[in-house]
Amino acid sequence: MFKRFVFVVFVLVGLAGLANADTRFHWTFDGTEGQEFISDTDIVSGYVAAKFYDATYGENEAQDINYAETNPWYNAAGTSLEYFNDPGDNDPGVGVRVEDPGVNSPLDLSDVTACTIEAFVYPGALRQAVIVRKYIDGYYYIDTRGTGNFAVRLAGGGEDLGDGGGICNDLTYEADNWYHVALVWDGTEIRFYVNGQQSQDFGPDSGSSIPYTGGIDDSARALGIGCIIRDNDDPPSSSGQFFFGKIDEVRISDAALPVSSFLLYSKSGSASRPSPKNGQTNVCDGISLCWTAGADAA
Ligand SMILES: [Ca+2]
Ligand SMILES: [Ca+2]
Ligand SMILES: [Ca+2]
Repeated sequence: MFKRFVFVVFVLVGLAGLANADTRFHWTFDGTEGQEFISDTDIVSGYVAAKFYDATYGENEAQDINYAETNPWYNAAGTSLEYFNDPGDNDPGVGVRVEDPGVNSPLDLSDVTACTIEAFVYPGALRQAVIVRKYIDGYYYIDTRGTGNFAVRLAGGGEDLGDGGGICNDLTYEADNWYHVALVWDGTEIRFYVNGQQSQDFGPDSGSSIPYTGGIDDSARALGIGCIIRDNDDPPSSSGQFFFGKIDEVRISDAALPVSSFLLYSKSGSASRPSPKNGQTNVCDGISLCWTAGADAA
């Protein structure tokens, strides 16, 4: 009996270790709610994501980025970033930048043969804005469009989805809601997930995946989180497509993660975010119960 107990504990620890091995960058954006955000160091590789103001944003009109409420699924004790940009105009604004360290650096993802890019987002408006983006000449990004669609792009090895080639048509977003988004590339196909659900109307062929073998080429520009950055200057001399709302837990893995390993599920094995909410009163007859399943629960 005692031996069996020890064995079970060992297996659980082993699985947790495997789940983390694929992570290349993970910015948690955990701080003190309500305080001003300055920078965040990713917990795996030590890359610093730092706030900057658009070059054309006047000092006196500059809004800011603060630590805000955490997302509903992952690390209830943490915080997200809230971007106080103009809801009616996505440029100029305030954004977050990770410097490009050089040619074919780990941040370029030019060495990967598969990857997963994920984040929690709370768009405050329907508009063109970046969630995470790095580009020229290689591309990887997830962004939001004014039509309520999420979109992705990869470019490298002579292949390029283009700005119009990676649109998710079926799993759309509305303002003032939290979403988990994930781009998964397994070396031959790209898939896109919203809240763990795989898009079935994705890309120009309206399928469940987009064929893609190209890889991701080196790019010389900084990575933008909540913005597009068109150089590697500090602060950038050209930036735009600023996000309005909240972004949390940006994680890049150098493997095609199964859905069960998304941050949406990995914090605990139990279910989360039930609807109606736990303890909610005045629930109508006939309402259906739904929840986000944990990694160990269907
Ligand atoms: Ca967080
Ligand atoms: Ca580079
Ligand atoms: Ca600008």
